[in-house]
Amino acid sequence: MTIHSEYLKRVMETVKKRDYGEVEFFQAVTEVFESLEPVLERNPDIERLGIIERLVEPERQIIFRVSWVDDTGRVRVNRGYRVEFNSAIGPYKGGLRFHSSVYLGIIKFLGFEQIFKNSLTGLPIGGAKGGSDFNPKGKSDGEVMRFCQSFMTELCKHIGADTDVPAGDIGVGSREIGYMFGQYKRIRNEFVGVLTGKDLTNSGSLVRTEATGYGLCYLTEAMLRDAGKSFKGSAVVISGSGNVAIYATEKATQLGGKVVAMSDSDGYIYDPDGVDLACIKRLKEVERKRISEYAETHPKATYTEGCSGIWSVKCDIALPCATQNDIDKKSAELLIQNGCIAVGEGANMPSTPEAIELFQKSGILFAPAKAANAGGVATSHLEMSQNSQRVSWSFEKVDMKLMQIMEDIYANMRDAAKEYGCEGNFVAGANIAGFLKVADAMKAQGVV
Ligand code: NDP
Ligand code: 2IT
Repeated sequence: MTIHSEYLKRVMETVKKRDYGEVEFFQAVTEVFESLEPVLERNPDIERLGIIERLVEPERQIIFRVSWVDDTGRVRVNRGYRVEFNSAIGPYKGGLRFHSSVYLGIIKFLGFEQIFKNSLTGLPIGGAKGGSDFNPKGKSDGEVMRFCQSFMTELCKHIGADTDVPAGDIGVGSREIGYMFGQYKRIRNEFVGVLTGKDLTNSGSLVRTEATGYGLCYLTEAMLRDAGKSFKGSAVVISGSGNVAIYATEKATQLGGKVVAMSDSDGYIYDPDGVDLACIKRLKEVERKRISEYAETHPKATYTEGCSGIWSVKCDIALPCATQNDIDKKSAELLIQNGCIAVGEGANMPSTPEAIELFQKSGILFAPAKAANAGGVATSHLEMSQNSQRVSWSFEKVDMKLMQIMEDIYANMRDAAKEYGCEGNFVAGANIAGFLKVADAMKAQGVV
């Protein structure tokens, strides 16, 4: 796909010049621009008001030093980020990623996508993302705590329950959120919902842990249902074995699917009997071990080095839940050849543009990340609501709300695609539906 609009081409050139080298950010912006062409044709106001120029320029970008002391007494230095992208429809909201690959271009692609994702949920939340190039793998609990405290000592100057509410992402789970929440409370002397994804003892919400994976399956099931299909009786391949992958596996299994393969960044396991999720949970959530150990206790399972091979496993439904650009053109070809009928993106931007093009050409049902993984942030908003009211809702209540939100997201992206002449193209539908609400709010707020 290429961009035809002269206006969008000009903005893209500015982005490439101003944000030199941020390749993941360009990828995310290009995909949105490709979807917006029919919207611009119908709304000439968008160009006059500079809506697109404003959308691609974050409202605020904070970059800071994070110094901490390791277990040997040595001082370590990492870089911290918070990119507050857009607050047109609500306080900034989005996760924090701790991974050695983190640099500004990754945080910006994630923050940019978050604007549209959050809008799609129908809830009043703006878009942001943050994180650090700190690598939690192999660090002791004390090291992780000292890093989190140092990170929050700076971050707390910029966030707040009505201003900017971070949550988890890769490398940031309830342990890290807990340490950051404790430090925020100590410095600001406020027990408020400034972070989501807190554990239950810290006023977290039931279902937040499960929300992204469950939401992914609810939306994928809605998409399958519309095509007369379902998870029932299908073979499912899920990349990753972190928070999103684990709870996607749980829900896909509850819905009648059989998850036959999962991975981590070293390799993947294939278990023809369906993966033993209790074992994966123990290895990954409790012991923080590698997935290779699964095969040692499951004789029918095989372990293969290298994570991209997972897409050669035959399946009906593929749920990439690890990281960006996980499914490239070659992996997409393998999935199509092997008869895959649906792809639901649990991770952010897990399919390359070439892979998406192939999926769409081959008629595979394709649910893009902005819609498919929005259940996490939607449930974060439910956590914020409970924190503000000082109440906690039951598991069933939160789960029902999550399910309804995912059904609504599916219907909105499907209907927006149809309205703008690209029926069945859920990438365009999600981008358009997410964009329109933010653009309307920006218009109403004047030039800010
Ligand atoms: P976790 O840190 O819990 O798990 C990440 C998983 O992905 C691990 O299995 C990890 O393997 C694997 N992984 C990470 N980086 C790579 C890599 N470069 N190559 C191969 N595998 C990799 O993170 P989450 O489950 O929370 O996040 C997974 C994805 O879902 C991310 O794209 C995130 O942005 C997205 N997401 C998360 C939400 C949430 O609520 N947590 C909400 C919406 C989207 P290893 O342990 O070996 O590193
Ligand atoms: O990518 C995402 O939507 C997240 N990591 C969750 C964000 C949130 O604020 O819950």
